[in-house]
Amino acid sequence: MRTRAAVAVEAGKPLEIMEVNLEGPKAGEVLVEIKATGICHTDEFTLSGADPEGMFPAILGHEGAGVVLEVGPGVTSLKPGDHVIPLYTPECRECEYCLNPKTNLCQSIRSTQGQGLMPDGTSRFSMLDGTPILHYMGCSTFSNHTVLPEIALAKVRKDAPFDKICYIGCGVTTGIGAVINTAKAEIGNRSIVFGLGGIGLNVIQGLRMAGADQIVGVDLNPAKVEMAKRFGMTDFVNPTEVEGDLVGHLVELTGGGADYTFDATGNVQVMRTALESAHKGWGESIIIGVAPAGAEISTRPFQLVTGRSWRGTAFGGARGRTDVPQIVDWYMDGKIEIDPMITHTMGLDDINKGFDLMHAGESIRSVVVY
Ligand code: NAD
Ligand code: AHE
Ligand code: ZN
Repeated sequence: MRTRAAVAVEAGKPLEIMEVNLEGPKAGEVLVEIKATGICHTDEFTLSGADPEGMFPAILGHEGAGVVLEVGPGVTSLKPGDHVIPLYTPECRECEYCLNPKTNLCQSIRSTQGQGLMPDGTSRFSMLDGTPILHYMGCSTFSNHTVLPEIALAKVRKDAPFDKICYIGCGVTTGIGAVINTAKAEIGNRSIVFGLGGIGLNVIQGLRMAGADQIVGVDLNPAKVEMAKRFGMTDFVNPTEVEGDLVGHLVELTGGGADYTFDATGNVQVMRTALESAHKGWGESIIIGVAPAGAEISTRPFQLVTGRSWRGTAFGGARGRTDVPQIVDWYMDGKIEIDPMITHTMGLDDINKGFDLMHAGESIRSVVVY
């Protein structure tokens, strides 16, 4: 079939909207009509050329929601008409990783996914002249239609609005999951969230659900303060307004350091500040942000010797086929909020405006509605 997609033709260039060819689903695969997709900072990271796994031409996008149109041979858990959220972290329920309760990082298709290919080592997308186009994070939600493995789709209820629940495909689940699944934050915790964007606000939302006593937000952009307060931030720190040592300031503000700190910036200097502002003896710092190729984290080992832990999380530690339908229920039951964070919506033709708004710090989440 033919479909319309925003193609990342080259690193650092705007996406090009074009008709592309899409082959139908093979064994174990599913054809999905994407109804809406968010634009996550990770899409920008890859488009910028900073992603070691970034390859072009590719169809980016990994925060979508849509409807199953067709299933390939052997698919048993989905049928045409089902509503689904694509999963960049699949859940095969069979691999060594899925069978280990300590991780959500299903590895059954990770190597081909990282090469922009379907599990059989080929792409379903091509340009009209036949040039192959790569998949991205196994999702490629910047295409109106896409093909995914069955294990990379969460089946969700049909009354949930696509233009909101697409955000559960990455930002909402990552932020809330980092608190609940990764930190396992206790009632009464004091925490610091670095970066008050589409992920950091959901960390704040997760901390409020977990009963935090203090939620400090740190951002260079004061325009993020109002929304962060709405979601539960109790204190705001703009590093440019702190005289002297930022770590010292944060440690004092949290009464000795935070129980949990979260990096949602992708900046390795910020990651160090986050680790060092965690409480001596027990503070845990969780890296969510994705750093550019070649970037490395550092600190004095003494920081770890004296009881701080450095950890990381992908997709908030969530097992997508199991957890995502539940998070959709939380949204539909009013337990979590999504709508205010979706500050802009646009059609596919205007997708580059979504990236411009992100660069300008004017949006929280832009959502493309097909
Ligand atoms: P975003 O652009 O919406 O938000 C980033 C925020 O960080 C902005 O508000 C910005 O002003 C702030 N910021 C930037 N530099 C800063 C600094 N030095 N100090 C303080 N604040 C600073 O991005 P997002 O969509 O929220 O994504 C955040 C990060 O999380 C990105 O690196 C993204 O790639 C990553 N991410 C990781 C996962 C995962 O599974 N680990 C999932 C989604 C996104
Ligand atoms: N390809 C990058 C790493 C990108 C990355 O860390 N991705 C996160 C999800 S970000 C979603 O917005 C993730 O899931 N990582 C685990 C994995 O297996 O990719 C690089 O540095 O090579
Ligand atoms: Zn993302």
